[in-house]
Amino acid sequence: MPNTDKLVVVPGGGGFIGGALVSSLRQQGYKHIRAVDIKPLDHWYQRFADVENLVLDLNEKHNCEIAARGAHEIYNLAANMGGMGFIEKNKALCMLSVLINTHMLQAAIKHGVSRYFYASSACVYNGDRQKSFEAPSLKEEDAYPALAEDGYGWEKLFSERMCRHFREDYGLYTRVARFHNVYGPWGTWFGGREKAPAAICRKVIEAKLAGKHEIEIWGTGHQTRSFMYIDDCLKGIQMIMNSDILEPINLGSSEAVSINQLVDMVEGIAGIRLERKYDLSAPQGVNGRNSDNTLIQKLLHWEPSIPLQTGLEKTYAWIYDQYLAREKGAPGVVQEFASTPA
Ligand code: GKE
Repeated sequence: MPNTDKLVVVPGGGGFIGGALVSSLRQQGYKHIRAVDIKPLDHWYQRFADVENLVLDLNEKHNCEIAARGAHEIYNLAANMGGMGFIEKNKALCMLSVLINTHMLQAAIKHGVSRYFYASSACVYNGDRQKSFEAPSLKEEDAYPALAEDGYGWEKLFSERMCRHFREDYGLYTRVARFHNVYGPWGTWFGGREKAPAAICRKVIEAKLAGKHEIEIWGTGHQTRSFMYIDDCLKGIQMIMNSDILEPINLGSSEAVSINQLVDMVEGIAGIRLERKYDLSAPQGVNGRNSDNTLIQKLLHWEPSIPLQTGLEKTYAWIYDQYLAREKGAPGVVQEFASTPA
């Protein structure tokens, strides 16, 4: 049974996954939650009045110490990140997230934190193993020999290893999951950081509402990915945190689709068919990627299983509402009208 009386800290609590985790912890009865984010409060994706909400720049060591003080558990979800359109053009910024994890780990040691979770990414995997469009399934061992995604992926790989060495050298209880493309309501859906599921939903909605039956797709549409619905992600985070799994482990869906199939599904939900324009100069990342879930199945007897169709229906409906609200003059950033005070 989790100890719901002790303080849980969520760096990145103003973002998509962090905000969803805070929401879930509240629902589970956690009484002391501290959410920390660099964004001003009115830009947080979800925000709750009964949570201690701190606006701090966690690149700075002293702020990490403020964040970690008194914490029993830390779920570190703070990073500069986004979809391919963002990480390909912001490599230095993505690599600077190393400051956040470094300082959070040091602060965790200083304040005697009991458990530390680090959110890594499928971007750590060797690029040579992702050249096929046939959705190659990536096993945990495929991260080495290392040829991670340039910038964001290398930072994640380095930070994974730092978690390992803080565990080995300083005895800090660390757990690491490699997320595979997480999506769902409250996720970024415009502005440049959005990933494919939200971007395609938005573009289909735009086309439908404008009566312009065209959609622009980055690449050939043959790229393959698996997409994990946020509820599976949240469940997996806590299962991994409370497990004996010492090495980084995949946390992703194994239901791979091509981007064209993703567009088919969203068009089906919207009840529309669009003419596809392929932008071959747009950021594309790897050709194919899927999560090999052999290890998580073996160790946790569980894997993310929410069907893409189910998750997309919910995500589409949420983005549709957000889109209409924005059209009606709601503030120009999603977070301002997405806040849900308790
Ligand atoms: N973002 C976006 N927007 N992607 C599009 C679009 C669009 O309008 N149209 C087609 N795509 C294609 C991209 O070119 C890419 O090939 C694929 O969809 C997936 O793009 P993505 O969702 O932005 O991100 P990736 O899966 O390539 O990479 C992400 O991987 C995650 C881990 O699995 C990273 O950006 C990280 O967010 C994360 O580590």
